[in-house]
Amino acid sequence: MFQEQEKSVTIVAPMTPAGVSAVAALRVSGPKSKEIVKSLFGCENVEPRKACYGVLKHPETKKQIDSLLYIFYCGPASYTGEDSIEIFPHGNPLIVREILQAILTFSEVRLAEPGEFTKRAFLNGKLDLVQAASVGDVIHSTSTAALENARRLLSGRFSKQVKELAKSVLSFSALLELDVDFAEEEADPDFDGWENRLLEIQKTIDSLLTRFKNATTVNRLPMAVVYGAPNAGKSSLINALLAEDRLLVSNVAGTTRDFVEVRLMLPSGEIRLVDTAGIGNAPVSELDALSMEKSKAILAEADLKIHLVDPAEGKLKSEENELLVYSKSDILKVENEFCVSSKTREGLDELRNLLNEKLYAEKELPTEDFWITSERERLCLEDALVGVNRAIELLRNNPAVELIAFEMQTVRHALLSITGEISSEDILQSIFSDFCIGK
Ligand SMILES: Nc1nc2c(ncn2[C@@H]2O[C@H](COP(=O)(O)OP(=O)(O)OP(=O)(O)O)[C@@H](O)[C@H]2O)c(=O)[nH]1
Ligand SMILES: [Mg+2]
Repeated sequence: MFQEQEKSVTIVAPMTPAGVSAVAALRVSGPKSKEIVKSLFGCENVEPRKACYGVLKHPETKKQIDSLLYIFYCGPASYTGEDSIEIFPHGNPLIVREILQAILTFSEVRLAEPGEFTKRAFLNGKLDLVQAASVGDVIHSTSTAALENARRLLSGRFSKQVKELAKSVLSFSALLELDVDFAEEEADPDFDGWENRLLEIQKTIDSLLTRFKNATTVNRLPMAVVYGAPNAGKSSLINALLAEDRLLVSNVAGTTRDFVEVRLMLPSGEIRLVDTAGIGNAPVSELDALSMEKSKAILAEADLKIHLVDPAEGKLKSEENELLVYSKSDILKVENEFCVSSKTREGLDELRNLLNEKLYAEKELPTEDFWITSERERLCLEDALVGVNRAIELLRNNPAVELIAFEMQTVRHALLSITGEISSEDILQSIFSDFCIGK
């Protein structure tokens, strides 16, 4: 009932982050949408699913706020399944705020909560719960593999398997019911056939469970740490990779004191790239010693160490698990070694590719594969597995058909909870509250 009441409220939110951009976007969803669009743009009628140009005016003061494009959607043919509007003003946060304020003057309209549009899409049957949750992953994935996985979940790949499984549980339950109903007329039930079907269901759940990957491991950005002697050119190299003057560079040895972390976008995803204070042979001051300690501590956590060497130092032996790179190739080159120059950019593309290969190689997603990261989905699968195991045990030791049928009901219940055919407000709240506003 709570949900019915909620649906009578119209919600509004910006879809784009606060800040200056060419164009911003806002979204409205709910029963007031049509009235709002007519009032804001002063039109008698509005054609759905068509980009319209209009001048948006405050409904009360009639002050002109912006001239822009908007689209009206007539439910159920919309993202949320309700009447909705998308508004694309100039990307000035002041304009976005004025439009929000204008829309909030209508009665029964309020700001949307995080994920509320997608929650409505779920409640209106536009997406199942796995798909709805994956919308958040599509937005937040930091690697191409994680993004591809989220797309596959959104397209329903996992949901389909769960639904098929729930169907086969249902048909097995129907078989059991039949046996209960006709118990007196039947000869011995086909226990072997039943066990085979249960084992099949057990196997499928098991294989789905192997697809679980801990979300923190999946979302963790790989980290590369650049280290080397003072003045080797570490900070310059990171600036060159970022193509911006982000870090302080000078010819004074010991310029970098603290380690500094930046984000670098590579072809397969983002990485954390860390600049460290030069590690010399012997610290010359207490501060030096502290800086070097810090460098060593962050190095211990690196997924990849990049050892940057000034070619004037001569050729070094590469340590295990590190990438040996010679800097300042515009001055001097070390033969048969990986050389880069932050000045001429020589070797930088190769370095990016190498980093990508080393930090993202195993994380590519095979075409037919997908993984799940949702703890909730994993727990549901485990509940289902426990039920099937109990049913198998009953069948083997004490084949009371009613008891087996009861277990199968709990299995089906657990499976249907995954896709949200059975759900509670608490569960929805916990899923959608992690979303951004406007999604
Ligand atoms: N010619 C040339 N000079 C470079 C190159 N990279 C860095 N340098 C110079 O080398 C000096 C040291 O550069 P930094 O990037 O500050 O070196 P660093 O390794 O970060 O030094 P610390 O932070 O002191 O450990 C500066 O004078 C840079 O201009 C390069 O590719 N070519
Ligand atoms: Mg430095």
